[in-house]
Amino acid sequence: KSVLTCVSSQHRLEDCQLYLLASENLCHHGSGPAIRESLAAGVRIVQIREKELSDRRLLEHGRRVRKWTREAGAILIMNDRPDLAVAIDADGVHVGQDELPVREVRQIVGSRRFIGVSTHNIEQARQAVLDGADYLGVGPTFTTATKNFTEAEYAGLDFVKQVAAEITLPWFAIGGINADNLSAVLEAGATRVAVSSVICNHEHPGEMTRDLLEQFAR
Ligand code: TZP
Repeated sequence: KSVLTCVSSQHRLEDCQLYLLASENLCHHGSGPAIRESLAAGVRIVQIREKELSDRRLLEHGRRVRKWTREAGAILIMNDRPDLAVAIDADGVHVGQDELPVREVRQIVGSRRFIGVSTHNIEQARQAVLDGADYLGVGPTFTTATKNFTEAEYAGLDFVKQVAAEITLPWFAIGGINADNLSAVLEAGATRVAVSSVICNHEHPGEMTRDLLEQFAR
C-alpha cells in the first residue's frame, strides 16, 4: 500500500471522537436502529460486539452494518474475529488481552486494516504500541455493567492521564462513560472515547450521540 493511503487511513481514525460498540443485547430497539441513528448523528467509528450470535448470523449482521457504515463514510471494526473482519470487509478488528496477539491478527487481516487492542494498564499500552497496534482501548475508566471486571481491574482516570502523557497512537478511553462524566474524561486528557450502553440503551440513540459529540466541541 502506498504511503498516501497509510496517511489518509490513519487520519480517518485520528479524527474519530466517539466510538460506538454495538451489542444487540444492550439495545432498546435492536442494534440496527442504534447503529443507524448514531451514524446519522455523527458517529464515525462503529464496532460490532456480539458474543452470542452464531457465525452465520454474525456474518449476515456484519454485512448489513458494513453497508450502513460505508454509506455514512464511517469506520467499521469487528470485535474479536479477524476472520469475520476480512469476510465482511471491515476496516479493522479489535482484540483484548486474551485474544490472538497483534502479530497473528496482522497475518490474517493484512496491513491495510486497523488492529485495536484493549489495555488496562500502562505496561499493556506500551506493549500494544510495540506490537504494532493501530489504536488502543484504554480502560475501564468507570464501573460498567457491560463487561465483567474485578474491582482491582478498574483503571480509572489515572490510567487515562498516564496514557495521555505518553502514548501518541490514537486511543479511546472506555468503560462506564456517559454524558455526566465525559467532561472529567476529557479533562484527564482523553480526546476520544468509546461507549456502548449509554447510546445502545438509550430510548433515542441519536439524541445521546449528539449530546456526547457536543461536549467535544466545547
Ligand atoms: N471494554 C472495557 S470497558 C467495556 C469494554 C468492552 C465496556 C464499555 O461499555 P459501556 O457500556 O460504555 O460501559
